[in-house]
Amino acid sequence: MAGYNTGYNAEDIQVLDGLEAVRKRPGMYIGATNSRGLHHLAWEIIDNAIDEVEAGYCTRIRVTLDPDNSLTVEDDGRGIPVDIHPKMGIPAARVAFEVLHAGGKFGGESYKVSGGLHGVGASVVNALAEFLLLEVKREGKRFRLEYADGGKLVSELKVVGHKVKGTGTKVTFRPDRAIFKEQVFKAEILQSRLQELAYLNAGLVIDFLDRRGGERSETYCARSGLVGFVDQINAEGGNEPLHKRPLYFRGEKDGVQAECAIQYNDADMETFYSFCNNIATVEGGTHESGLRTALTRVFNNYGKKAGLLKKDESLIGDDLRDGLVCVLSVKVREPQFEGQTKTRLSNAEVEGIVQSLANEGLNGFFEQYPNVAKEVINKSWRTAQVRIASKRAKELKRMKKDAEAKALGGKLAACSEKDKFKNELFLVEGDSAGGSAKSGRDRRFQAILPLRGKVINTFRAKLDKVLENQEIRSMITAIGAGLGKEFDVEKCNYARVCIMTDSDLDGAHIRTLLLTFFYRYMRPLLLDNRVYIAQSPLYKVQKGKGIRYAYDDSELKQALRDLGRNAQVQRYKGLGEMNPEQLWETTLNPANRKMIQVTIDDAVAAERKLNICMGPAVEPRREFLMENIVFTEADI
Ligand code: 0R9
Repeated sequence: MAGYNTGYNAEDIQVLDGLEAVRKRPGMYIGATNSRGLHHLAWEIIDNAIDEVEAGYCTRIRVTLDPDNSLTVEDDGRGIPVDIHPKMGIPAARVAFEVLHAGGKFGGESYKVSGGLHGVGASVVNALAEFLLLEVKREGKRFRLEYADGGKLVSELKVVGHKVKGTGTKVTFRPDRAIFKEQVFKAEILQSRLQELAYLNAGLVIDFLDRRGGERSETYCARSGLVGFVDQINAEGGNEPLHKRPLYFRGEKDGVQAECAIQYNDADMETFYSFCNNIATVEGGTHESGLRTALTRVFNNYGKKAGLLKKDESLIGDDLRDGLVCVLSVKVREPQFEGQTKTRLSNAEVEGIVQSLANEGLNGFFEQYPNVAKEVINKSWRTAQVRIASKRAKELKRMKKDAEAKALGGKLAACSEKDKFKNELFLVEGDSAGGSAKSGRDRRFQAILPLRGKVINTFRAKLDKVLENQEIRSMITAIGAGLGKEFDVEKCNYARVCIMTDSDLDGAHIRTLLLTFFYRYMRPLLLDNRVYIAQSPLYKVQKGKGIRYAYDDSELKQALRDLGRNAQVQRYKGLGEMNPEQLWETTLNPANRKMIQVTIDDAVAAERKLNICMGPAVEPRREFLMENIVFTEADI
């Protein structure tokens, strides 16, 4: 091996600087120095052997754990090149183990991973190893290269054997005890990844040998690749497959390879494993969405063509998830990874490619195995029916809720407290006064229900017609104690129900209607003395900053006397003329307001004469109500 430098030159020193950087900040390269980081070293070397599998030259990989906690990975590929790297002036094998990120440059056509922590290269493993030994079988010779203490060259690459049969690469290393908190490789962790790799690379044989404390060996090989993978997932989960033969397709388009196996089971969980370049894409990505789109489309199309689904029956993606066990593996030349753990494939082009490969592949599969399609479609249609039924039930429930809310017209401004013995409901004439009342009230215990003029339109109607009136229904819902015989005053949501109408004829009409209504349909409310008439002032008298409100003419006179001449008098034509503050001050505030409590002196007599109220003449009705329903000023 003459012709190249065996001592250290300037480049070597640069190289060592690079490896020293890895030793200073191992986390930057392998994530952490815990068990995860430790195993990461193994994945790096194993990945390099897998790359050689991808390249089509390697059929067998052997992984050995030894009692000194060293790990050996051996492949039967071409062997790492040993010739001199033209720029570096040292053997290519040395470049691979000494220069950070050198591996990819030699990767050629294979599918190298550029995302996450994978693919940081063999040099990082070397930097974090107490020793690393490389043996290469190539060109009939055996070569050997040795490092120690984080990548320091111990023995230059040299020929140690001749007339050697076969080719391959063997790497042995021991993680640096000074760097790793966790130093012991776990057999189960290695085995599970090796098994996964065997499934992902159909036909590849992987031997695992644990020589620490009694020999344990295992050989992983999946002749049928992903098909075996889904089979095993179902077996492990104890789930009965819905169809014996897993759905399977593989294909290549525009440099993207996709392989997929699907087997439904009788459970309702979904198990979906996806991989890109043999790396688990835990967060999914474009390959997954492409497949899911294709799945839904192909099943629907086939179902309709085969008469398993009617024209107006469609499966949605969710229907096809129950009991789905799917493994999808893609090989992409320049994968991009995103997401929290950098395990979501984001190459946009992959979505369409996988979708089209899956379309073709699944259709082809269905042609050959129509019974599988039938089983899956029938099962998924049952899922769909449950979905549709539950959606309908939800819709009905929502409609009912909406109807109830509509009954209140969304107009009730409820109070925040739930105290039935304190809360007050104000039935306010008109939206404008209703708005002022909503702003002016004490929202903790005062609820406002604005009543539109429509109430009065039904004034002449029979009471059963009145019940069709939206405003009346809103009121019934708000009070919440039922109606007529069923009326239960205990359930009444309010201690006081206060009628608040304008001090004009329309206002009186509305008030009368409401009182009649209470008398007839909510009589216990009257008997329990819970009905009130809010009194709003008729006048506002102002002089400078002095303001007085007058509720009748005698009060007006008194106010004018008190404030003296030149006082301004405003006559309120309606509640709507008052702003929220004024409404609060004069009509709502329990400290100032004058409310009239409505009582029934003679309920029996009132009932007998009630017919008058139903008559067309306004006056007799008014008289009747004035006579029979006595307003007394409440001192509350
Ligand atoms: C035991 C783990 N296996 C490896 O680390 C491994 C790396 C490797 C490899 C090549 C073949 N087998 C390998 N096993 C290889 C060979 C050739 C071209 N590219 C790759 C060839 O013969 O032309 N290499 C991976 C990187 C390198 N070799 C390189 F950087 F050293 F070239």
